[in-house]
Amino acid sequence: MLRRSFVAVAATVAVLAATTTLAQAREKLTLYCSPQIEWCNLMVEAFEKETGIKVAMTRKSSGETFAQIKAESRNPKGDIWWGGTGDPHLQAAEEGLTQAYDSPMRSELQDWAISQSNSANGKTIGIYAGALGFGYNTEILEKNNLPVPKCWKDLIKPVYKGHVQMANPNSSGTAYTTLATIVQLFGEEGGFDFMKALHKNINTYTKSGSAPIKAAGRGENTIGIVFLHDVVTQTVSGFPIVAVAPCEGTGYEVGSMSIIKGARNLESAKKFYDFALGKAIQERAKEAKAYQVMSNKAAVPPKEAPKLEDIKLIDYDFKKYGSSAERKRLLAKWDDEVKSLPR
Ligand code: S7P
Repeated sequence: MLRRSFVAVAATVAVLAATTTLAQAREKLTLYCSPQIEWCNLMVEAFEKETGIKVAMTRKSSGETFAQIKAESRNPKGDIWWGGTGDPHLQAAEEGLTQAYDSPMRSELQDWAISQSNSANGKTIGIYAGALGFGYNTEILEKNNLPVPKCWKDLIKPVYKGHVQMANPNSSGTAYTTLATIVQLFGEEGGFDFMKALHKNINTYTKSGSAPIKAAGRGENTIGIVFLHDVVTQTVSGFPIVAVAPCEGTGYEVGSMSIIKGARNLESAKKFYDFALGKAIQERAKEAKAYQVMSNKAAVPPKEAPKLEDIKLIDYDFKKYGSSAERKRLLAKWDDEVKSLPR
């Protein structure tokens, strides 16, 4: 009798242990992250602490992450893609690589975040916004007797030859936003003429969007075409870097988040999605020196964040420039007509 009860208790313990292990095994998340690594790390730590869900995170630029999700689409490995410029998230939605989610957090968001979601039938959502521009190293500029650039058109002046850096728009969302912004500002022909003239002044096309201003911070580059919040990160870190909102006006991004179609850990992905849209975690971005404007209406922007209302913003056509056909066309044209030119 005693032996039978012992066996029963042992069996119950074994079942409980197995159930716990199973539950723990289920509670995980594979996160593809496109903003700066410091911010990605902060999100992982905070989410693991709040939920106990184990996160495996990979950081890649926006265009690279899009390409990875596409390459993995028959056998998806990622659950959620957090951050990165909105255009490739829209392209992913259109190509059926991501799935819709009706988060209970939607009512807390800014109109631009919801509008991003609506244009992709709920398959993506806005998490932050930021304006494009450039930044320069004051010491290198002075040392080379260079004038202070104020406008996009200044950057194509021969005096800046070898002094300008931007990322490759194929890998970088920042650089694709630059290409799309220039085409919207100066027209298709004028925009490509600008990109060709700019090419002559470019010292390197980097893989990551923020790399040009980090290089300027280190004294290895003069002018970086980047998002203005990435310029602020260098300035607050103590480097002699100044931000410029170009005189002609400029484009902007709606940094986005999407759940990957076929996500193996869908419930964890939804939990992360809701968590990432909350006021508390969005206000913590500044701890990672991320100075975008956040999408939760109640999130107080850091005082260092560039004020979008003070910048001359174009009416960026996200629908067009986030469409699969247009993004592919512009990138192929840039490869053929700009990147291949001698410098
Ligand atoms: O976190 C800064 C930031 O500029 O990085 C994202 C960007 O997509 C990553 O860089 P890539 O240009 O290399 O893709 C932006 O969304 C974000 O504002």
